[in-house]
Amino acid sequence: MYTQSFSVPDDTAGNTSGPKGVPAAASAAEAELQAAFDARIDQDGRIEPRDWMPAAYRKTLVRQISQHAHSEIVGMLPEGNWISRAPSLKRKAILIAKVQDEGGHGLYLYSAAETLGTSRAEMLEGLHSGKAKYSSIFNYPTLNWADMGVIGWLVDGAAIMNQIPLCRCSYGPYARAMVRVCKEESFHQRQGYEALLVLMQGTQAQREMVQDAVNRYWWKCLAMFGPPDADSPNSQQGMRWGIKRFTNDDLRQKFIDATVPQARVLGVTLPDPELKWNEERGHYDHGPIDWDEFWQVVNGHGPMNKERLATRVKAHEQGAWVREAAAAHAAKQQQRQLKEAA
Ligand code: BYC
Repeated sequence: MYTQSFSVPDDTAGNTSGPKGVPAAASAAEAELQAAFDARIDQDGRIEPRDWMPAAYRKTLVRQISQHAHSEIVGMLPEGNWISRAPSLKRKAILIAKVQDEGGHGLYLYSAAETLGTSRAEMLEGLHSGKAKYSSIFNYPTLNWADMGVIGWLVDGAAIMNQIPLCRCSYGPYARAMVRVCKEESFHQRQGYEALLVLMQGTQAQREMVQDAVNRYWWKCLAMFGPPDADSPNSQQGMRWGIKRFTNDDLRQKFIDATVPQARVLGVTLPDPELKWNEERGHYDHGPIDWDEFWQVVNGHGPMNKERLATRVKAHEQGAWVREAAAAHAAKQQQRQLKEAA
């Protein structure tokens, strides 16, 4: 059900060369362009929308950026559900701001992908038809208020770990979008941690609620970084192109190393009996991740896949009148400006 299938041509001559293949140079002129592109990547330079780029580079970026944008948009759903149930006016205001931020992140990212020649409508069609991927983490239910804190602390924490290196991505518009996204994600992470600190200072029942949320989310957050390096078909080429700066396993390890001390301060136990400091490696060792479950979820069979997509499609359909009104207003303004200029 879930495969990325965007109608981005493979190259101008119509040759098929996926991101996993090495694009064949069609002509001497193209070979020269390819050499200039490679040199810029080797010098850690930026590629901008009007620059020549290999078709496979373009395709990989559209795949990754749209996946990222969809994650932000679908990520609004589990949180949006809790706005009416947040325990105080302060928590509601924070959650509303956070959900708005996620919507904004999705829009910056769709705009970045549009600079590669794929329209937002095409990307949304990929999402709504179930063809496009979005982060596995949003296909799990949010059962109690502590889940909102844990999403901030661990889900946004994992997202930041993955996204800070994307600020140095070789594609300029993606890198620039990520600078602002990361600033906002950092606020999201802190507010989640602070909400959990408050709960941990509350009643026994509140502390148990936090531990329960951590137990349910920990392993799912580790899977957010993607499959192990040996099973990650896109990593090697993504790193060669300076899109990804670290492998999935490296980022996962960084996240674990950063999170263990935070869990200690919070007073929760991370649900992994094999989690222990390895002096020799200078990292925490951890237990095995359930990759079968991960692929089940990525392939559309997680506990909330159907509901998330249905809610998203419904929201899109119910928002049609807003888009039509905005387009009509913009057309009216344009006509007025033309009249005034005449
Ligand atoms: N979920 O070769 P690989 C957030 C797919 S949330 C679903 O390693 P790549 C937020 C992958 O797309 C964070 N699918 O791929 C927080 C590929 O499939 P296709 C969102 C996954 O691209 C709170 C296949 O598995 N952030 O921001 O080199 C509230 C093989 O993987 C997942 C991003 O998305 C997954 N967890 O690396 C609201 C960051 N992992 O495309 C919002 C941008 C892997 O070949 N994305 N797959 O059919 C990335 O950095 C990279 O795309 C990944 C995967 C690290 C996710």
